[in-house]
Amino acid sequence: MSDRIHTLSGYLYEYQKSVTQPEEFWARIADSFHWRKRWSKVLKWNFDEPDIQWFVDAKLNITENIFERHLFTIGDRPAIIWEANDPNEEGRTLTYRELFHEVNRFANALKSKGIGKGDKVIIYMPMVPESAIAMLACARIGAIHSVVFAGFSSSALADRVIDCEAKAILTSDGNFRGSKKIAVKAVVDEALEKSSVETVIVYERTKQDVTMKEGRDHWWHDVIAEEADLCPAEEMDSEDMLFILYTSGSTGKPKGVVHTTGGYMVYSQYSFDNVFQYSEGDVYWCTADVGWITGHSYIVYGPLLAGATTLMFEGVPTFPDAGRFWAVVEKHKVNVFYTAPTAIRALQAYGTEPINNYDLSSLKVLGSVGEPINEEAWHWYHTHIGKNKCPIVDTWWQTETGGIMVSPIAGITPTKPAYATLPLPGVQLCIVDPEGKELTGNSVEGNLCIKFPWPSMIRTTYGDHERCKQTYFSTYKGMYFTGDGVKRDHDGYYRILGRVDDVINVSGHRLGTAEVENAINEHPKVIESAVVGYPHEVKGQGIYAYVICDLTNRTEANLVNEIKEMVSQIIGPIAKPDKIQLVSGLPKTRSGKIMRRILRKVAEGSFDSMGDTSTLLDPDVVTKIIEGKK
Ligand code: 7RM
Repeated sequence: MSDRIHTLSGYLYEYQKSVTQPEEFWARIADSFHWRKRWSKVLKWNFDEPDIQWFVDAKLNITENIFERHLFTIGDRPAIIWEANDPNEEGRTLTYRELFHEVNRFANALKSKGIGKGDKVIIYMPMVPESAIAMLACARIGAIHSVVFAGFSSSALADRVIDCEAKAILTSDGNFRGSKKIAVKAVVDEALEKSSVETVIVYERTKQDVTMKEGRDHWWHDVIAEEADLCPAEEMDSEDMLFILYTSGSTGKPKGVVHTTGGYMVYSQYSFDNVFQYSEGDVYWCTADVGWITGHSYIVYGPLLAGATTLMFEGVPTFPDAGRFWAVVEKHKVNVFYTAPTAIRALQAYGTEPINNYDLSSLKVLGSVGEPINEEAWHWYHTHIGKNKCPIVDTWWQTETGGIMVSPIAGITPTKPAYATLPLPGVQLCIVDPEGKELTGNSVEGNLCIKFPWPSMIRTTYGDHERCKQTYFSTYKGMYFTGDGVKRDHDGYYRILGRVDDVINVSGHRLGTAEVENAINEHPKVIESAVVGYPHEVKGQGIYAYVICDLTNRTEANLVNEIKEMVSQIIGPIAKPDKIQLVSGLPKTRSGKIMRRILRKVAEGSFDSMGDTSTLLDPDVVTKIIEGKK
């Protein structure tokens, strides 16, 4: 990409330009894409509604920008390199031309099943190239995909199927994860018991037994067998929905974050190009799952729009052993490696021996995403993986932002351990105090907001625009509120301090405390519960649940296990509480609000300085909880 940032002064220049002339700035970047019809206006916006439109009236198809835009020049270049869970299973490589034809073929199959523009399609699949093919095939025909992480339970899946009114589900028979073989289709069957989904397409991966419902369920290989490998791209409006992705918030059920076509396309490539400084021929590897936003923007859309080679890994970091990541880096000569702090900390625990067997000299850039990276993990990553020669891009962003917002630009802007450092050009950050007053200057700390639109920002929460308005645009007037606390240090660098709302970040996965509480409360013996996060060495945050139970006919140990199982079934194993403390009461204010501040203190083991407990209905409760914990 010709207008990529190359120098520090280039960064400063671009940043300035993006603030003083945002429309000109984004128009120039958008100009390198293929639009069937150009926009009449770059941006229309109103944060009060909110109503945000980028590249107004423009027409395009995002897959034309991946394929047709540069098929003549990069057709033979590897698009996806796939590495299987089992190191002995042969991998696969799809060139851009091959991927193009597979996407077209599957797009035709979807059409044959009556799926078209505007239909919602749930993708519940393992990390195989077919999940990227599925996403792109939807985009090709204008169907809206909603990828659900294949580790979610059947009831979590059912909630999403119902919420987005899915017409079809794309899935697999099973899923290989480390030494385990996981049933996937069976989970789908359970989720669909009470639904009107018309079509299920099943990719054969593990060859385990599945039941196929006549008329509804079809094998992937059968539906593509007779299809042509060319499918015309549907013409989409810039503001047509591209996908819905569910994410947890501080209240209620997960919400469907809506991203639209034009702005998401421009920003995902723009941020990929600049942050990672990918150069032609490089192999880029992001270890996320396609079920999360990181997988959407930085395994599939960003890299493929940029014409990069993206590696997709089916397995886990510790199978067959803790050297697997590094074996893959050596095998495929990976140049850019993007992972999560939780994975780094997990591997750190195995020492450097598993690393020393491998040649990591291909690495040029390292990335981090999903949660704050602590200094120790940062230094370990820098020293032992990057051998002190690879810049670390600590990328702060969210499902709602669609792309990286704050991050070093690899090799160009400075890095600083535990700091996401500086906003990308086009991103106007703002730190506010609890009253919403902007804190200007350096050495300040407060809540992180964004005061001007960027192309890949959330447009709405599916089916509930009011919720989008309340959650993000009402706390501080005229600004998008991120839910994160932040510090701007004396040099002007940003350090993200973590969530300031009731969201916990477990191994980089977002969970609402309310969501976990609701699952716990499903247990017939549970009377009430309160969930908080606490510092966890590997996961970043662990889940600590205080539960009031009826103990008749149960032992404490039995109940604790049953509750954990319950949460695992309702949300998925990632939400299973690490610790459950059975209590006789919860610290509540006179108005009945649970004082989580106190519960957080107890969970992290600090028993003094409880702060002001005078508003508590019954201060004795705190003493009892502390005794119970001890
Ligand atoms: C990309 C992603 C978003 C939340 C966000 C933060 C936290 C993500 C960083 C980070 C500190 C980072 N999307 N977060 N990246 N905190 N430094 N580099 O993770 O929607 O799943 O989560 O994750 O709290 O609000 S997400």
